[in-house]
Amino acid sequence: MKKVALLVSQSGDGKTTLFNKITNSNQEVQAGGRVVTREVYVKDSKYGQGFTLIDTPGLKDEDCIGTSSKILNLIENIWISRIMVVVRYARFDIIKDTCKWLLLAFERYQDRITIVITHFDFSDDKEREQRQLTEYYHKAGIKSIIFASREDSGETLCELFDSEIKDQPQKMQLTESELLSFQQCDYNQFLYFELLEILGDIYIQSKRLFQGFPVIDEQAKVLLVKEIIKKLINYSYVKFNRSFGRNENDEEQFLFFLEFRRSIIDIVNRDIQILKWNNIVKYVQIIELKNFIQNEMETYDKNFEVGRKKCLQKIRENAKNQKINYL
Ligand SMILES: Nc1nc2c(ncn2[C@@H]2O[C@H](COP(=O)(O)OP(=O)(O)OP(=O)(O)O)[C@@H](O)[C@H]2O)c(=O)[nH]1
Ligand SMILES: [Mg+2]
Repeated sequence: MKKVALLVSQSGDGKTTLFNKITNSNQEVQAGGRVVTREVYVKDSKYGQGFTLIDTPGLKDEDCIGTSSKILNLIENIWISRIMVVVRYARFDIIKDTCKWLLLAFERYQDRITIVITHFDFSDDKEREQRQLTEYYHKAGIKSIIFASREDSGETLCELFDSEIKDQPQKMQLTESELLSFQQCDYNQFLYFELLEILGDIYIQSKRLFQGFPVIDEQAKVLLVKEIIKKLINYSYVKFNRSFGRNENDEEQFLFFLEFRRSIIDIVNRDIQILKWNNIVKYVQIIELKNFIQNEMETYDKNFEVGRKKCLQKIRENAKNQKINYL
């Protein structure tokens, strides 16, 4: 069976440029401004051992329901060997942030992910940065990474891709939560800033609550941390509800809750990590505490069920209208 590689990334990172070189095509590419590729294109590679390549529209654009629909339609119709997460070369901390959400969404398929760093011609110290990035992704559990530059020919890229795409294609499945993890809410700048403001306040509150731990025995310490987490999450939810509770658009309210939820879990996890660095809690307790955070957050999920259902329904409806073009 022919191997199949899927190119995914946010807009403008260089998917179509790779697609054009590898399949010897002439699809439109453009620097900046707007999402260029609007549909899914499928074509066989031109050189080397051979595989099928799929070019997709930039995932992070203003149409967030569309993003999930495109992914859903694709994985329901095409079996995939490898997910090539394309990331444009930039400063290290920016690179890390750029693909974090994508890697989270595909976490279960981690062993089928290859990171493709494009625009690598902009690196001034290729050897060192190649080593640094490879090490970073290895630690994150991703063993496969490719570096691509403007001057790379189709032959070179086919060879690089061939050596990473070894798996037989398989049908992928995404759970509802994974599908929703492609959702974003920053298209509504006004509400997004309001959310950032709330998160800033919660961040300060969390620093205050986790400060100055009394010397007590192990068991009591964990109980105290749990108490603080409970209090903090409750405080956060009250804040969120005050600003977003009256929003009558269920879907929008749910999307903001999703973003809020992700951020709160991030903030609290980081605090727990600091407690571990300061030897206040032990490594084994971290897992227990992380589960506790998840469970605490879940108690608020039920308030957004309507929005969640509406979003999923829209994604499923939309997926039926997505087009796949075989070139
Ligand atoms: N210097 C350099 N430029 C690149 C490289 N790859 C892509 N580009 C440029 O980056 C711009 C965007 O590339 P595209 O291939 O259109 O990006 P895309 O990911 O397909 O974008 P969407 O279709 O909007 O999702 C174009 O101007 C390309 O010429 C690279 O490795 N090096
Ligand atoms: Mg494109």
